[in-house]
Amino acid sequence: MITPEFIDDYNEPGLSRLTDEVAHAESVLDHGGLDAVAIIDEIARFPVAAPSWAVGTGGTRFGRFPIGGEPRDTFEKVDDVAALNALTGANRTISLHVPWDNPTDPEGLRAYAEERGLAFDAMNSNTFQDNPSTTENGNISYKFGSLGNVDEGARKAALEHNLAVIDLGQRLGSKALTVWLADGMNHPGQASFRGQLTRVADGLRQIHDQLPEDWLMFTEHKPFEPAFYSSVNNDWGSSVLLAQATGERCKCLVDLGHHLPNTNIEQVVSRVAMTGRLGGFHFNDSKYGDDDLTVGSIKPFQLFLIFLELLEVGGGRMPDLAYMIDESHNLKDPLEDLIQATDAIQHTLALALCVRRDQLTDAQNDNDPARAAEVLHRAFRTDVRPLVAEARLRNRGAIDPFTAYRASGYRAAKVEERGASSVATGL
Ligand SMILES: [Mn+2]
Repeated sequence: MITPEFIDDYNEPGLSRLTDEVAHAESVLDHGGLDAVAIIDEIARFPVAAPSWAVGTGGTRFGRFPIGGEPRDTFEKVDDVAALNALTGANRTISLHVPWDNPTDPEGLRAYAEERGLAFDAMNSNTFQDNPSTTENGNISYKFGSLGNVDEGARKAALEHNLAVIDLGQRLGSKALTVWLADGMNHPGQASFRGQLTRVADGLRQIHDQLPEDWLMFTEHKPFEPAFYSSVNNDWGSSVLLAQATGERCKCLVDLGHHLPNTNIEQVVSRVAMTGRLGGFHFNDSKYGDDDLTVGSIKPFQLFLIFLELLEVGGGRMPDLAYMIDESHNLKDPLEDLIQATDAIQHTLALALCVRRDQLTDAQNDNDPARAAEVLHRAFRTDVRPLVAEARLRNRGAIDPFTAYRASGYRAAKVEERGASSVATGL
């Protein structure tokens, strides 16, 4: 475990320097008409969930290189997220993926997480692989789809799986279900576009009919993979249509990597928000496709513009949506990447909070794009690192969580405890 005492000791030598840096940043921001304390408040308040499947290494279809000491079950995944949260103070929930996570004692798992200061975020169902609920019945398979399959047995298995995930989530204290479907086609003419969309909408509506009153459900779009000719829920337009057909408490989840190259994602966010159906985010970054790289590592300015849209939706603060990191770590230590992802999210939020919205609106109303660019760039080039560190400190996290993690010896201890060749469940 990474204890608060370890964090305090690690922070101690850097405290007075941080105080000076925060004072300097406050004076710079004050000069620009910004309230640094309000920015620190918002960074400290904003949480982002960690997915259970990202504390192990992710593979590609060309192989997988386990890092050693990977969690062997969901309890150990909770341990890793607790270590992450001890360092960042911002990852206060964990999101499970069923049946990669299939706890036999949900109440025990819930108590175990609560003891470590964690709660359960949105539950993720999995009908993109055959799993125990389908293989028990030999003639049922998701090979040709789940909720959108022409085969009634496959549709029924997918519905029952989603209801079982909701039931498990209720026992864990979760309040949402995320449904990402692989349904689609690899070959033109393989299925009817209309038929698939109608069946998926019908299946989602049946799930929604049995959704607990205080729950939300999310549809998550993606243009391709594993279906390489068409996906049923391929883009934000289809996602909104499906959410509208499903019911009031069905919203759209935007996974940043689930867009074709050069898609204007900040505009997607704005549009979905205007329909009233924006429900949540999966943060990652990409160069070509669903690369699941570290959020903010490839297109940091795009992430900044996305946060700017979110702050507009929330009236100057982050709207109350489901935010989660969804990355795959092929090369880095997964915990180090999650630390860097959380830092990138907090850092970019701080930059977006530095935008003088009143000045931007004035420039827009004067048709002055150069002045609008000045407003954005002044914010984007602000050094907000001391504000982020101060917010982390306030949450009893580490001023510099990356170096604190390396100094903690956590990975080496886990290799010792769990073995050098343990492999976490997931893709
Ligand atoms: Mn996702």
